[in-house]
Amino acid sequence: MKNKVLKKLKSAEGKYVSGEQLSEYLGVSRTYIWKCIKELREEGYVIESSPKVGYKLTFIPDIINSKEIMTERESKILGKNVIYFPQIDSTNNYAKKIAQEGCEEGTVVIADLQTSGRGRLGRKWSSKNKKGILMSVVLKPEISIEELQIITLAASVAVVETVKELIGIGLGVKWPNDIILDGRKVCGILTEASMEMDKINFVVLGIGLNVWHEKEDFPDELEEKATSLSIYMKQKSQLNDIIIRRSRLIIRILYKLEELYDKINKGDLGSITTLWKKYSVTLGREVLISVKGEQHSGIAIDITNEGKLVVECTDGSRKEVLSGEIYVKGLLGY
Ligand code: BTX
Repeated sequence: MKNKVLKKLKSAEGKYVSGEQLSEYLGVSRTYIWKCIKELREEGYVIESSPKVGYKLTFIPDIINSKEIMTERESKILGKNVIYFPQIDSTNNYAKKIAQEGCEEGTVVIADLQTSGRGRLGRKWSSKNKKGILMSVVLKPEISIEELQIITLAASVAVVETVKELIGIGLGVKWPNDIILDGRKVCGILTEASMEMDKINFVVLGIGLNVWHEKEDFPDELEEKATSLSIYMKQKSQLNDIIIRRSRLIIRILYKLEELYDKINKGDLGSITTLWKKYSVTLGREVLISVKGEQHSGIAIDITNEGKLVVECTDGSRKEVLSGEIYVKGLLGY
């Protein structure tokens, strides 16, 4: 009921809605409406009330929850079912567990804090309560194992385009899974797949985006390597001009991801790599790659349709890298 009251107030777009209208519309007493308003205020919503006129919603706090995302979602499948945790070890762990138990495709797991957030190759992903987006999406893509990388690239494009659209900041993508702002990492993507023989059972796509972090919210070792949308906006004195809501970011990321995911399932991987190239801060740059334990330096010249990085090495050879670590000159301290 509280959510219905909230929906009605939101749809009034900053205008008053009378208590009488609300109670008639929802078929409950005005005392009950008052109770819902009180609860919403306790959650951080600012609702003005005026005798005889009613209630007006003037501020929506940056809270994330399942209902908000499910009811306002713009995507069809992704986010139809959202599971929220105030705190969890890792949204990817939980998403893998429910995927194994057969959850619906498009199920999203979100959290305000992770106690054991994971990066690739056993690394950690650091988080601070309510400051970022920590989400995992269960997918069942119709692609081969060799094409798996395309999911990471599509997620990168969805994040970059959403941040541009809602906040106006241009982010860059560093192959294979980092999103860069001002030379630092603002977002990481962890794509994990369950496979059997040569078939993908499911994929869990994890996205960690730093939104409200202050410098001191990151561990010391990340001071020079990590940033958040708000640190950048403060530097540019833009923070007061734009309202950031994590739920809006999530809804739009899911919407854009779904568009790209549809293309992937239709076999159109080329349009994902074309978009990815547009935002790349990897191509054309000097890189250091590690292939089978050996390091090679060269210039990143292209990515293949499945998302492999093509590097022209200084020894004259050309290498295609499917996964692993690369260092790009000028980024993240290299
Ligand atoms: P990665 O292995 O490419 O990056 C991990 C590295 O990034 C760490 O070793 C550290 O140097 C740096 N790092 C750690 N935390 C942060 C941060 N908050 N901001 C910037 N840099 C950081 C990247 O792996 C993939 C991360 C995916 C995270 C999501 S969150 C939701 C889902 N659940 C989960 O456990 N992981 C994913």
